[in-house]
Amino acid sequence: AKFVSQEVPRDEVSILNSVFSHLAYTFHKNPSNTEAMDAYNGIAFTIRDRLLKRLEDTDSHFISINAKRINYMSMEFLIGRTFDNAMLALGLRKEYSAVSNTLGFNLEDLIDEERDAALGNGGLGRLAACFVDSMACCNYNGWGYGLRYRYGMFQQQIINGYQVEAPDCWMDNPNPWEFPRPEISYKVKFYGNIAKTPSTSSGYTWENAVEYDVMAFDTPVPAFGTKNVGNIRLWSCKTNDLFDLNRFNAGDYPGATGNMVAADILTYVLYPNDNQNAGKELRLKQEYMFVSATIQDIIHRFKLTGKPWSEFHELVAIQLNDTHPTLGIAELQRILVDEEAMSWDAAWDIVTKSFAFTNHTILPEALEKWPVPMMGKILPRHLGIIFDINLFFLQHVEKSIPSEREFLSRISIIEESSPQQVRMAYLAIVGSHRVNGVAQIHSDIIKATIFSEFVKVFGSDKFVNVTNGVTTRRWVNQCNPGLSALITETVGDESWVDDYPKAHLLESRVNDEDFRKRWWDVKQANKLRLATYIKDTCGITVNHDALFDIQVKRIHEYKRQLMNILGVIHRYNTLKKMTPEQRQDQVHRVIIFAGKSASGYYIAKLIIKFINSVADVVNNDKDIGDVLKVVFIPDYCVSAAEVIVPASDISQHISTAGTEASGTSNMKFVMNGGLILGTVDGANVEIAEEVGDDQIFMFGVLAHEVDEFRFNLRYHPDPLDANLQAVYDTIKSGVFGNPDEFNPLVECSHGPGDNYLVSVDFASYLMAQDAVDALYKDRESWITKSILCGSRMGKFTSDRSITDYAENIWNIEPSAVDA
Ligand code: 26Y
Repeated sequence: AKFVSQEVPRDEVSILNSVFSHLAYTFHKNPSNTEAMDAYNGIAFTIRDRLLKRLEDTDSHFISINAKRINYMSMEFLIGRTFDNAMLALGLRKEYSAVSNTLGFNLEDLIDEERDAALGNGGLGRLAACFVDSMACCNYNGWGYGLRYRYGMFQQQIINGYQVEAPDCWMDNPNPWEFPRPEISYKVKFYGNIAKTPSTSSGYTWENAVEYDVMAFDTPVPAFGTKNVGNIRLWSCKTNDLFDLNRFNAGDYPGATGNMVAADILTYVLYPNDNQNAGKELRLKQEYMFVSATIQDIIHRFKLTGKPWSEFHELVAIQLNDTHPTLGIAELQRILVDEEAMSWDAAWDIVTKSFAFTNHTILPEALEKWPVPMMGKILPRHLGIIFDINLFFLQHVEKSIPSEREFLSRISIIEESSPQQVRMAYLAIVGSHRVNGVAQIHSDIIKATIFSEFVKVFGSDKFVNVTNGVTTRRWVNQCNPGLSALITETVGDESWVDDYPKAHLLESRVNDEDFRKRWWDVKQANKLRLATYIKDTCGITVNHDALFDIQVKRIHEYKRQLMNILGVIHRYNTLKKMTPEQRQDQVHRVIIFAGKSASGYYIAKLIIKFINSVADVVNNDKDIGDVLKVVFIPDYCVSAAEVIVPASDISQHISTAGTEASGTSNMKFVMNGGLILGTVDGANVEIAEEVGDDQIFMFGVLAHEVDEFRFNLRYHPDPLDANLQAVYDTIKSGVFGNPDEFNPLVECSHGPGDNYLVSVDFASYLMAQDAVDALYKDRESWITKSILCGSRMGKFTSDRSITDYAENIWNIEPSAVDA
């Protein structure tokens, strides 16, 4: 008999029985004392059983055929909730809905019992979650590797308009979606010193280090339309071996647990910085702990195949999600030369054939650099290896392209500052066989700017583009049941969910009156759902017949939420000057913001406060009424996005050209029938190519013009735009509160302080907004655009992104487990 050999039964009665069994034996509950949380847990554990079975099957399948495996290394996985996603993937949502009714609950309410797994900041972390979903759905042997943070992304409260951070205690509830794997654990070392020794092939060993035990937790990734299941392996510190027995026996209990606390702290908390590097020692330790356990695990699994090292890269692909796991390059090289008796060159060949690196930003403040003294203290052997990698690299460059010292110092992995710094992106480039950006414009920019010298050294072919994508399972099928039903009806079945280009069939119905009405009704229903959410979370009543204008994303100067709210003040000024009749004639709008700011990011936090101050005034102005409402929804997270995204008429993606690598919510909004107001930046460019330039509202200066405009602002400023001046006058009048408080925002949106060109783009932004109003008045044209855009988004599924990676970077084929 094979262990869990049978697929767990799928009929309602069997499911109900297993729910009862979990309620009784896992949770000590009976039908009379089962509350919503218990019902959620009981049900979720039956899904967990089904996922475990599939995880086992998938793993044995790939082991049996010696399949190459993708190891997607990411410090962040912004998963969100799993319950609904898993029911849909298993094709059992109807059955579970009936089962929860039998238990006396509404399935939608149970879904709300689940807390988000928010182990990520924003785009990069959510992308990693979409990618593991797609790897599983497309039948690739792909695992995510990451850290199991005790506290995920902080919870954001808005108090008196200010962001206040509270810890995200997501582990306080039982987590049905993870499997502790205490038998899978590795030692990770820190500190100590290197000693010269003849006993290793490299001549070095790493001595006197402090050792921690790191243990695996597996989170299966439900996959739609296949029996394959993916996995995210998250590492956590084990503290049991760190008990100081001498101190314990002497009665010094706090002292005896000192090391345990130190170890625990390693995976305590996710750094809440998005695109802003803090360079903290604890973060470096997190990165190394993550990397070391992962590389050891990869090697362990490779050794089970019995294949020679020379075939490592044929069985293993390692993708670095930005530079955060880049130490993996030094760690693999270290293990090969110090512990596996391999020559430097043979080891380096294996390393560079296995690793590939994705860059997600060109913002200088986001690029990771570690001070050499800090790295030398915590990871002395790795620092030595990085210096050697750099030495051989620079020697190679000197030989192949005779160049001046200046050139060598520009491309050196070690920056000659004081103290010296390790440039992690450069290490990632040198140690990888491919480097990619995340949208075409971004990939072009990195080749032309921050990595241009490396294009000279390695040639252009090493640098490729893989345009981001999002999973249509969560971002259409799950979050928008109304729209999904329409697509399913049009396509004839659910095959579009994992074959999204099929959504193009919607276009054939663009002139069908009945279809158009239903398309509109779906949007209105989603807006009503969001209006209810806004009422519940902010206490503000909004009319869902108004145009919903949404900007939700991390708060950052480069994303220009500030330009949006200055535009709102302009709209407010304009409305105030009108007669009541004229006002009622205007397009009614609800302007919706949400997003978190890094805790130490002063200007971003001030922007949040400013938005809330403006909202207070506008929303309570009797003259304005329903014509304009401004809302800041607190605690933006994945599950909030699932309510917000389907409800947009317009969403704003208005970064200064050249600064947003891709953006991924832009894709989600358009798939859900929203139009875009955006700059010529990131994935907006490719979305416009796909849906047609004239379908979306684009404005603003182009990426290649940005430097010149910055220069002009500094040295030859144009006179200030009259509308923007009027907005500043309103702020200075004090209507929104003490103008001094908001003066820094005035200063960073015009003149020499205007780094992100708010004042330069403001006029064209307002014109684009006028065009939005004009089109919304013409409802039939609006609906046409919305349908055409929604039907032309086939390119932006993450299934396509993953297939691009598989074909151009990983060299790997899919394989489905036996059905
Ligand atoms: C080093 C540390 C402070 C750091 C932590 C997080 C640096 C960067 C980040 C996160 C970056 C990020 O989320 N970048 C976003 O990646 C998305 C997926 O590729 C892009 O769509 C988006 O444009 C980019 O800002």
